[in-house]
Amino acid sequence: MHVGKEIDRDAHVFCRYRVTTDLPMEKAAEALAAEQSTGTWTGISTLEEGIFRSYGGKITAIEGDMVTIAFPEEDFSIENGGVPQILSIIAGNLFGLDALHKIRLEDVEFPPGILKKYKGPNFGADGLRKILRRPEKPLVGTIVKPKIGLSPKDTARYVYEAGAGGLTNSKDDETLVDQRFCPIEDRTKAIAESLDRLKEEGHSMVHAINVSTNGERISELAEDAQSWGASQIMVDVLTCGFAAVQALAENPRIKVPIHVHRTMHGAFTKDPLHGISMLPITKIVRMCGGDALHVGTLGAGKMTGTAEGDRDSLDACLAEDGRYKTVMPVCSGGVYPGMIAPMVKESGFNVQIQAGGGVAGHPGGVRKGAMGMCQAIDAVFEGIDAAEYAKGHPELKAALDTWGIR
Ligand code: CAP
Ligand code: MG
Repeated sequence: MHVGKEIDRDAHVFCRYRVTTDLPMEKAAEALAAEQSTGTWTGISTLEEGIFRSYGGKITAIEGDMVTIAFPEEDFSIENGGVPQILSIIAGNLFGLDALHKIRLEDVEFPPGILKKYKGPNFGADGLRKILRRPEKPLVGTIVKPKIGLSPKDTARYVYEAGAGGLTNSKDDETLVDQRFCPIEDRTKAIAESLDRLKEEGHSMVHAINVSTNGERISELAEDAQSWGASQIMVDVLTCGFAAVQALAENPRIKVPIHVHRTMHGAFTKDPLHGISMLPITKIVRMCGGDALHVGTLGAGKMTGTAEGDRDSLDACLAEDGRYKTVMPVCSGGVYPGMIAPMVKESGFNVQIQAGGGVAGHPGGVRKGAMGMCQAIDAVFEGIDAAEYAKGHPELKAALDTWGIR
């Protein structure tokens, strides 16, 4: 990020915006900086030069359609837990400004004064690996499918079968919380029994229980889920809010890792010229304490996403910043065994690879589906071509025959 010399990097929040407008870019940048800090749409008698100098957003670079604005640290609430207020400045009204056809927040850099107010992940990528006793290979998981409709007993059976087939992780779908056909208490208890049985058989696995619910209940529901035996909790960061992730991570009574889903992100991330890219979302999830976060399949799966965009998010999860634990990046969405090799070539091994349909859709059932996924990961880890590896591994062979090789 190019920074003007006069701006103190340690005392500002730097934001990079991609701007589409008919205005001269400088005018657009001025309107943007003013709207998001001291100004309004017209000159006002109450805006003294001193206020403008201390609190106004400053344009530090304009390069093509990219505008960098530095917001003084004083603009942000001193109170801990200020992500809603941070977002209302760096990603607020600007999206609606009529003078800008489109605008996308591409990146954000926070100064130490703000970063130190956030604790980051309690477990992170390394903590999850330790719990799962899987130091090097990618973690390998599933999303219980059908997305909704299974009873607690059927869900627990699915989880057991997935673990017996070698998976380290499983999770609720984002569409499931506490429906009548699968109450969260019964589901959590039944899954805990499956996980205990797997543990007795020598296999470590966690399942993320989705506690995405109303604000006043979310922390309580997570505590309840933990008391019913949840080994991980899941929260949808964009529907529940970043503050929900932070509240869960900073709740001293919650002692299990937090899996962060990003349902609804396509509303912000899909248009390459408008919205918010996953990079700032990832950075803020990490600050708030998410232990694992969906980052996409590096362009390989069913969801829109580019290899570069997903890579930025993955790198932001894993960057050693000397402050926070790293976040386990989760590659999910249309994953199947035959696409794992090209995906892992892009992602590296420090990821959680997750398949719902790519496990439940295996012709041999969930256990064999899980085995097929594990074998595909073993093949790439050992540097062996999937088709070659499948010769000695019938479950992988059946998966490749069903879905092909990418
Ligand atoms: C994957 C998934 C996840 C997506 C979301 C689904 O299931 O459970 O929600 O991964 O996308 O319902 O689509 P499948 P992302 O494996 O059956 O596709 O991870 O990109 O946020
Ligand atoms: Mg899902």
